[in-house]
Amino acid sequence: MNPDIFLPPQVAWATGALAGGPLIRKTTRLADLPGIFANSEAWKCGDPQQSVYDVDVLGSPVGEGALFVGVTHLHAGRVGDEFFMTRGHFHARREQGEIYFGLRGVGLLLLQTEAGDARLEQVTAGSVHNIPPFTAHRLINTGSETLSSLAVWSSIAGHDYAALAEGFVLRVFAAGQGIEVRHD
Ligand code: PAN
Ligand code: ZN
Repeated sequence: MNPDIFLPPQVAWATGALAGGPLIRKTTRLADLPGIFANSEAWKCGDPQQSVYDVDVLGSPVGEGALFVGVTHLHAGRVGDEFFMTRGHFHARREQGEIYFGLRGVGLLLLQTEAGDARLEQVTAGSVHNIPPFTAHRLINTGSETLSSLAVWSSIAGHDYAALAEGFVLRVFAAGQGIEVRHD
């Protein structure tokens, strides 16, 4: 191997697995998501230790202009009829946008402005999502396999979960073989 050439980390496009660099994994379990799903009785009946999603982030420098790369693996599942989803957040630095790429599985990216206007983008392998500044975002897995999505965001963006205490204005449920979008 030529010592002048650095071998960067790798993402396996088919699975979203990251390798070849320092990785930090955060697992979010059902127990970590009180008040997130519409049916709190169904949430209480679930296995609190069940992993809803794992986020792997490559260790990288932090600071003005520096970027993070991470993959979210959002597992397939439901609480009642509501599909598994991430907690969702605004960035603490509201002006910071983010890029998501769909890698595997099928789902939706829920986007919501500070004014409460919401829309959904279809996430599939190869989809590219340019999340604008001042926009909250949440992934929803509407399929039967893990939804994996690569994200690139500013290391100074931060996460503001509290601002969404009232929740998003759209929810997505299984209905027969399809899905139903409900407006709160
Ligand atoms: C993503 C999210 C990840 C988990 O890396 O942090 O999908 O979602 P929650 O942070 O809402 O639990 C991202 O958007 N970073 O900014
Ligand atoms: Zn984000």
